[in-house]
Amino acid sequence: MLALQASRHAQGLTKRPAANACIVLLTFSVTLLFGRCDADAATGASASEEAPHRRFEYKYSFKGPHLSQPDGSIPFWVHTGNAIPSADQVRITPSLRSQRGSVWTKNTVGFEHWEAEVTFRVSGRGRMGADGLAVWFTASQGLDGPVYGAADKWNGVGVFFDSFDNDGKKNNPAIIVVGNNGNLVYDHQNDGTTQALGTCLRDFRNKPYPVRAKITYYKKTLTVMINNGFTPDKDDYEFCTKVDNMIIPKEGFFGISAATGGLADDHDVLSFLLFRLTEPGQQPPPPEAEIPREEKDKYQEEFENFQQELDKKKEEFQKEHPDVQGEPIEDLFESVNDREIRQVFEGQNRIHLEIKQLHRQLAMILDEQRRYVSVITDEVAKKGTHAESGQVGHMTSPGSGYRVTSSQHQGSAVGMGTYETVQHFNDIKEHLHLVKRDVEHLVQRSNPAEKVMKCPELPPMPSCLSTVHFAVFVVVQSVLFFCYIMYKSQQEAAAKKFF
Ligand SMILES: [Ca+2]
Ligand SMILES: [Ca+2]
Repeated sequence: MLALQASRHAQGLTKRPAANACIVLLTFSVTLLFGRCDADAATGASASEEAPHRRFEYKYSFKGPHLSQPDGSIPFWVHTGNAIPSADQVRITPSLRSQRGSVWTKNTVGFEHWEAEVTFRVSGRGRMGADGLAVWFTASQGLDGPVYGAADKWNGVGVFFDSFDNDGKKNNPAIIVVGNNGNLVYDHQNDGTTQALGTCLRDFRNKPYPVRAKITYYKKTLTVMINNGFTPDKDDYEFCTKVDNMIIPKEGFFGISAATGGLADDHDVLSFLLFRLTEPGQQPPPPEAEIPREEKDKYQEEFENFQQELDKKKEEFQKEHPDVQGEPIEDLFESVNDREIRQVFEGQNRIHLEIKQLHRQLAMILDEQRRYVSVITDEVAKKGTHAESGQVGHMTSPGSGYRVTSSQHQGSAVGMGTYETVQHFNDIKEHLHLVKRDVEHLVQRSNPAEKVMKCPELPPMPSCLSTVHFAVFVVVQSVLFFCYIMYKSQQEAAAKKFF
């Protein structure tokens, strides 16, 4: 507690020369009492006010899916030690022994109020892991050191996700907030408990979803909120700890570091998003105003150099390839997007052509079908007139008419535009020809004038078998059959007696 008091006091004196009444009180009062007095004032003030304006600051952030560049660097960030940036995350340390890694913003941040959202995973096979992950806001980049892979004696604040229980009090994994004015040496043996400004117990290892930490610095109050990674809900934050009257450097670097020891975890950071907070009623400064003049000139110069180089290269290329001089050079190359769009367009064009062709074929087949149908109906009509002149023809014509209609139905059912339909109609045509011939034949054979209602004559009965003969034969056969049945049943009855 003494160390904490000392640290606070030191911060207050170094960072705020015009110390306010509360800080003067600090030297005389107990830390707890002081904390309470200030906390009450802060909560009372913030409760009555509306939420601050929030603006995303891409120059101090990173996230997937294009987190790293092809050369392995992170735009606007530096990475050191064993950190491995990839497209969708930064592995601050792999799960190997004694690893240290960190990422830091390239430029300092000078926002009065801010909010940082860190999404990370700490995962390892063991029941315990080590050492942990730290989120920093410090006056200088702590590129390497013993405090979770970053430098000790930092000037600023560190939020530590301490996995390993060094003091054996069974109070890890835990989250602690430690402030430093640049003189304090971190108390690793006690898991920093002697220096903690705020702490909460949270198991952040091996969670189904990434763990999220929201660190807000607003009106000198540092709040840590945790999303424990049990749900995919991004806004499911729980309060962890709050430090009032937190004094941090006016300008500083944001950083994330991690380290492993004898035990090792993968420490993966999926995103770091920084937001600038502006008090309600105040206008946030325009983004352009934030770029320093010299930086702007530098970028402008760089751009001009690049443009000149490009022009030079263009000229060189045209000298080397005089045959393509007339064409614009840009058209010779095709970006991945252009190619994809072109391929999609070509594919659709092909499909369109195929459909068109199919449509044409279908129309042709339909035409053909229509022609066949008309031919058949003509035939039927013709045959009808033929049949009307004769009675036998009159009997057959409804049958053939039915056939035509049924075949029409079949034709449409089989499916339009198939070759089989055409074949089918050919068959029907042939068949109808046969029917027609039969009808004509019948018409020729019959004499329509005389045999109007007469039935065809029965063929004469054969003279060898008369009705009487047949009756006698049937009676004799029946008698013989009955005799046989009787004889058979008697024999079976006799056979049964032996058993
Ligand atoms: Ca520890
Ligand atoms: Ca501990």
